[in-house]
Amino acid sequence: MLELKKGDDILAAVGGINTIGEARDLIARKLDDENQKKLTPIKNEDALIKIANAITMCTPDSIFINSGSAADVQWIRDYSLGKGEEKKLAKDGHTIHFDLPQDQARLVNQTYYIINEGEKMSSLAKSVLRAEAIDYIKEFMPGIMTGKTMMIGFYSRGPVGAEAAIPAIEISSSGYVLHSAELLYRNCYSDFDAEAERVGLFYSNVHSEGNNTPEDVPNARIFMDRSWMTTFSTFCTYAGNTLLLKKGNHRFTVDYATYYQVEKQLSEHMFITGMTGPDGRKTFFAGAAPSGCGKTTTAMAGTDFVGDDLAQFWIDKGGVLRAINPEKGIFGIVEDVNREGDPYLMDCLRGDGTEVIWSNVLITDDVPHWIGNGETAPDKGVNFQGEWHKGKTDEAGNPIPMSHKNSRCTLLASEIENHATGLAEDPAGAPVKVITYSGRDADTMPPVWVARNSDEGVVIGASIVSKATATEIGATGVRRQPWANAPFIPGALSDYMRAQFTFFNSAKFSDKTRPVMAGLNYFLTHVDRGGSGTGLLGEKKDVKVWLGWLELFAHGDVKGIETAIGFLPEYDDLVPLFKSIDKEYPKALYDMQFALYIDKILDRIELQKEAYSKEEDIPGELYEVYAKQKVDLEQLKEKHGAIVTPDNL
Ligand code: SPV
Ligand code: MN
Repeated sequence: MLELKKGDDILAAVGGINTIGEARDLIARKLDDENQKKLTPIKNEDALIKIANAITMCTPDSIFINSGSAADVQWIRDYSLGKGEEKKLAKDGHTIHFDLPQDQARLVNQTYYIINEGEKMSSLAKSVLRAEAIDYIKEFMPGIMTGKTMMIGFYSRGPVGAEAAIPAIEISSSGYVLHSAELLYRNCYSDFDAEAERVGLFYSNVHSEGNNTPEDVPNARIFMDRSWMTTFSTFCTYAGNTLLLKKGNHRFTVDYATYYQVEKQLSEHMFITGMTGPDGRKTFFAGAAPSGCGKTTTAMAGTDFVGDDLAQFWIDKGGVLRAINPEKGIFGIVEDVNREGDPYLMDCLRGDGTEVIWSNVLITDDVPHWIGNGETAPDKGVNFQGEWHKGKTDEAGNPIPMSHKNSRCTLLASEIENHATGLAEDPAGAPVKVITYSGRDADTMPPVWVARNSDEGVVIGASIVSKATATEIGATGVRRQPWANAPFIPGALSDYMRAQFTFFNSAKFSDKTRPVMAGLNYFLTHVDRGGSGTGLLGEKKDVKVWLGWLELFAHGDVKGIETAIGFLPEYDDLVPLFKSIDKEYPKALYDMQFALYIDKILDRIELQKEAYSKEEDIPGELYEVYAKQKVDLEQLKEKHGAIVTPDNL
């Protein structure tokens, strides 16, 4: 359940401004003439009240309205450089930004949903009651921008006018945050009022890094007020914690889809990309994967790349699934980005003419370096923890890597060679035919399988897992990652799941338009599939084969082998696809990849059933799909044993 505008609007409660008259007075007193003039196109009264409250709360020395003009964006770049948040690198348009060593990724334990008494929340998220959040904000946010400039920008999450696009305000004292916003989101200064009116809501985001010292980081908070669609972020700079246009507002959009747009919209942690099939036809895919599991690489493997992180869906009048990317840029992990796997991205990173904000990589002689780039690594430089040399260790004696695992590059998506910019900017969205769900699974599920119906498809999403890291190993060594979206689902998982079943079973789809739903897994290892060694059974570039087969399947050009878990590809249909990426595909490899390891799949079903049984009100469809799979798998095992090769299916 979610009730909008319930409880105190914290920004108003702390800022003290409640009427448009008070807001206008404050704006007239605090903004200089030029910035007042720039604010005049914004007439939305709620927006002006939000802005006025942010000003009275944060008390900046000055206020900069970002109209999105070339001059304003240049002002932001210069401000960030002047403040030392970014430094110029050797290549024109390249800068480096370092986050504090304590602030290199999403601060999961300091991230909270602000809720009202009695609201049911995701069991996988932290929440804080409104009254406690107000106490924190009253203690830490008043005066947080003293001595600084407050920058205010107006953005659209999606092409302006698109059915699922939602406008948002970003307020921050960080030049890096506003500079990133300009690369990642569509500035909609001129359209903000019309969009807020059309959609009936907008999001607000207030951030300040404060003094930005390591001592401040324990006080950092990332608060999302679900009821007022407003975020608060303090004492940090990492974009996933501060540029809350991204994951902060994604969370609100998940809420909005789940509680206010049932059967109408979905908001997912998915890439969007197109593949070119026979006779030049284009088929569009949207796919979920947990953070750091190759989502960006998969997206860029398509011929018509649209987005690498977020997707918002609706069903058009013709019953076609449509998707937009709420972003226009990439905040991508650079580790293991190299010529072999990511040629187009490398062209942007190592070529000329692309504006890039680097974060937390190694800088030597004003050139960025990162782990897995396929180049010769320098012996020393400066990275996220300061001076660095080969072999440097931390206080505990652990080696400090050359670049942080989560170091990133920020750039416009349109800079990528295969980006379908026209389509990405089209408010009509991309027509999506195939939905994929992938995790990081060493031993259980095959590289690709297709659900036989929408219920099975939703269950594939509900059952994503990723291999646990050293610090997160559970009993079975895997971590559940429902829809790869769980970190961004505020409400009860059961509500989100029900919205998924309703959406994908919608009668608005026809048999022809209902999307194909599939699982993908690139992470099977030899040792887990009857071979030896911990190496992967495939390569990064095989993704083109799995997507290529799904492209053919979606058009009925190939049939699958029907099994208890869904359709699997025929060997003969994969061979030509491997040929097209210049690879042989031995039948023995196919058997290793596509044999059903029945006990492992049964264990996985048990793990999921048990975890979901701890949640209230999980839709019965989930258990029905698991129960049927279980019966069918047990029968198969009786007949053919515990490991069933495709020839026996
Ligand atoms: C992710 O971690 O899924 C990201 C980066 O896309 S962040 O903005 O930190 O969420
Ligand atoms: Mn992400």
